[in-house]
Amino acid sequence: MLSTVLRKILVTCALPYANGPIHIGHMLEHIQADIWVRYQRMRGHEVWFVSADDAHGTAIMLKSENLGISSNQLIKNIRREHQRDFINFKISYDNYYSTHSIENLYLLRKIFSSLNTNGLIQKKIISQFYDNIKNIFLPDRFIKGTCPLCKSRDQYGDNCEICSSTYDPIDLINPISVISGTKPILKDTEHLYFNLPLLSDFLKKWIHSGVLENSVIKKTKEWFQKGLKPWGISRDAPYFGFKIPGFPNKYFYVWLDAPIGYISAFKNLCLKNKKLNFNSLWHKKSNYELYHFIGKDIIYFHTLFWPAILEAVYLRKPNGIFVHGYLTMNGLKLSKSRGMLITANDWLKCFDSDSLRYYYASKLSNNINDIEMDLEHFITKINSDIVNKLVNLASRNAYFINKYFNGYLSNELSDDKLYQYFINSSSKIEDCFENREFSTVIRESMRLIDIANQYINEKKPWKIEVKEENMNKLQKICTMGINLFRIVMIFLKPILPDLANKTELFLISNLVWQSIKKPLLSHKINKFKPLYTRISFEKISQLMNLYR
Ligand code: NOT
Ligand code: ZN
Repeated sequence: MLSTVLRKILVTCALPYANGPIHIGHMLEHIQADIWVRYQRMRGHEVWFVSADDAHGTAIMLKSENLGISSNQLIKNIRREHQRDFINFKISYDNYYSTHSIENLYLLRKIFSSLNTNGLIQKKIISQFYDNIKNIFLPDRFIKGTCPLCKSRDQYGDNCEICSSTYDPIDLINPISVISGTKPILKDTEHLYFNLPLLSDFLKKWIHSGVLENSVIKKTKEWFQKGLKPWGISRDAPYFGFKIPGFPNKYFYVWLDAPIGYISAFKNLCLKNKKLNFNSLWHKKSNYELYHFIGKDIIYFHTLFWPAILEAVYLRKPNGIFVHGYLTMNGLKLSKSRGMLITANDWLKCFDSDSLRYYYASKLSNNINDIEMDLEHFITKINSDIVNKLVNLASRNAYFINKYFNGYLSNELSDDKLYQYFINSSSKIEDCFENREFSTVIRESMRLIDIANQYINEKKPWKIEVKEENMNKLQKICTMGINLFRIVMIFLKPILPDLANKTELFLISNLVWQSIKKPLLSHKINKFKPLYTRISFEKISQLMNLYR
């Protein structure tokens, strides 16, 4: 049903912070979203795909100070690197923007003033940790101490990574400023709050409206049970961000302008693409679907604050929040703030981008389970699936077509029933793509490739004696093999854009979803050139050496 009704869709990824490189943990999300986007585009839907750098906050300000450059220069440099990495991994963004933009400032002010007019902003004086050496109020992430609950040392100001409890920094035992290494003092300061509890009836309804998976609903409910609290949306100077009008020396908190970055990235895209209409997308009655891909660490922001703000200012809400788990390596969580992180750029010094896309796809489902990166398993999987099974099917059949038939496929398949069986499997593959069950797409594709290779093993084209009366049969069998390869490559095209590209050059035919039913017959293909090269295990130490 979905395939006949053309949809209009906007897809976003969480905005990476502009304070460091993109690593393969970030890439998990961008690849997951890109596969979904490419699939939807292949089905003919209108899909817009945007993200941006999250360019504000204390961390960025401090980092640029350390580097001796302006924050503006830092975020410019980093954005260039981020864009390069996404292009190299074939993430097909229509726009990769920045929250430090005119559009974002304009929208932020508009949304803030509307919240204010609707009576949703309150002022409150609070006591906060202050670094007396650096003259700066300390964000939770810049305070460390002993967990008040389990007494683990070296924990952040807002939550304990050992017992995963959350608390107020004031409750930490022996708090220390990460910036100066000294004991912070408590100091009063006035702040703005968004009155989240006023929207709790709306939120309760919204989280049960089919936009969230059950595991995500469960998490969100826990927060409800603890009771929703007003959300602080201002920060004291010095800060790198947007100033709050009429509130001297205060800035908007980065987490308020970050999600607005989703809207402003689209607004900026509308400038470049006149066909697009900004209002028709964000309007309450919009006929566009909106999906946010995020990691499970930021569920809170996307299932509570974000929909509440959208509702409060009469904008449309997302149709789905697609949450993934963390990337782990040797069982360790590769978090944004700690751990050994392989950068996207370093990855490409040793491996290609399709291989990572394929490996992630083989492990991704629509749940929030963590994804384990095991480099040995990775290499085994790529060599076995892509080289030994997939590409081998093409190469062994192309050999005969090139050698005896001048590159021409026969005008008939050797087994129409088997071909039909492959066509029939497309509806399952379609459902899996739609539901982000990519691991099943891979499993099903490999099952089909095994069947195809088995078929060729039984027909043994290499044993057919090369003489006049056999040639028709030989050509038909190899045409069959090439066509089964082609179907599976159509299925895998959203996952393997580079291999799909090479395959299209080899087949002299585009891999188009709607053409699955029509086999390539009496058609000339190119001379076969190796489509993918086996990965050697030595690459692991080559990669690891970059981190010694
Ligand atoms: N920079 C943030 C992070 O955790 C993500 C911001 C996503 C945008 O890396 N936001 N919302 N809502
Ligand atoms: Zn603890």
